[in-house]
Amino acid sequence: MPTAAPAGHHEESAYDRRRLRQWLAGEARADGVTRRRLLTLLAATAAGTALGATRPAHAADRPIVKTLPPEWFIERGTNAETRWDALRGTGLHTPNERFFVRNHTATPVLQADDWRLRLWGSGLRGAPGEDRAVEFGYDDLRALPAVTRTAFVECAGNGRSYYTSQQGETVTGTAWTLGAIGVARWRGVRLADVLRRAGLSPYAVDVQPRGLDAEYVSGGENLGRVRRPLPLAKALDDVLLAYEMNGERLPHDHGYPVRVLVPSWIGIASIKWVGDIEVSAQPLYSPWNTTFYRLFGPAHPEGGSAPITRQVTKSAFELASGATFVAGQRHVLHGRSWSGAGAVARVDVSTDAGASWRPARLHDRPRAGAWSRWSLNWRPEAPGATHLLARATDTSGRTQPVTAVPNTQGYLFDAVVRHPVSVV
Ligand SMILES: Nc1nc2c(c(=O)[nH]1)N[C@H]1C(S)=C(S)[C@@H](COP(=O)(O)O)O[C@H]1N2
Ligand SMILES: [Mo]
Repeated sequence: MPTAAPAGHHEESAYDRRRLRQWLAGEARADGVTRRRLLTLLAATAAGTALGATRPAHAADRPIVKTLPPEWFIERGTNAETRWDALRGTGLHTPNERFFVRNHTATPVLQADDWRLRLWGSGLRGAPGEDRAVEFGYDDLRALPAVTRTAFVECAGNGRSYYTSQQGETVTGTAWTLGAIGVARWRGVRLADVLRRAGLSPYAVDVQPRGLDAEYVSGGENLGRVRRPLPLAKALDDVLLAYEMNGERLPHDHGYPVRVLVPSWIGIASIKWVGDIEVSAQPLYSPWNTTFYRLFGPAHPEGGSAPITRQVTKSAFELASGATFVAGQRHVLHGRSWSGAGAVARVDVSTDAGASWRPARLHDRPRAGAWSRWSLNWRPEAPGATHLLARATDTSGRTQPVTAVPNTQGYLFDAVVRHPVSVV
């Protein structure tokens, strides 16, 4: 850490960073200064700060901070999809370096020291008309009882591209294959504990966490910062404010210093870089539970379904698309299945494009909110192209169907995916 700069300079540059971050978070006024100008300043302080030894240079230039080796990731705009063959040999938990990233804009590089979590709104106890707000610092959260749990984060649009490639449907959104999921061991505090400490009113119905990343502009419209309401019942049940991922400090791309973690629910519920949580006595709406994350289309209610919540049942092979196998030799096929509605009860695999099925051997004790690894022996006979299929059934009795019910935004694809391979 350099010592040459006069103390006064240090204080001002620290304050400047904080001020800019507050602006980024919508907590500072910037009348008469263009957004572009402030973003340039922010990029400069992020790259140039003397105190930021752990801060990667050029973080503000790229939507994702961590490196994205092409053997692990497929880059999709501001997002990065994990390759399934890169999960072969990894354990139950996806290494942080290989975990997919879904960013509406870009990863903000924040510091725990000047991070605050503000809880506010009509669902907190206080005198009538009083504007209640309670703040927690990073150390305040770390001082609360910690809990650890294994859970997936999966984008609601995971598998979206199969609506098109398998079913011929036109859908909007990122063309994920099956790699917009990862399982991690999260450590943090219960949102319930924080809400109770903040003074929850008996009238509270919704809580809405909001990210500190930049405002999201879609179709020329500024939708504001990423935020989505959660019903209070879910917030009090199993939701975490997580500060660790697989035993490490939360990586910048995954929400440092603190993210929300909503087990079994669609990824958008798990707000990264959370800066404030509105606690409301009235139901809340945001673009992320109205325009987005409802099911639209002929098979759904006019005006759209209710906001979607739990993930569906899926399976994937730990193989690249088009992987090759030698005829006449014994191979072991590996894969994973998961569901947002319960644990995986059984997995059946077809190595002949769906003509016959065999049960896979399950390797993990079934657990809700995580995937189960499985394997199956295979000795392909004749050379040629074929498809491998895996079909999971969860403990709620749901089996993956042959076709998924389409919706215009391509959410919740749950049909059996046909994985192309060739036998040589
Ligand atoms: N603040 C904020 N939170 C966010 C997002 C975002 O862009 N900004 N993306 C959401 C979506 S759509 C998904 S799928 C998950 C992805 O989490 P990950 O990037 O840690 O894998 O984060 C969610 N939380
Ligand atoms: Mo997502």
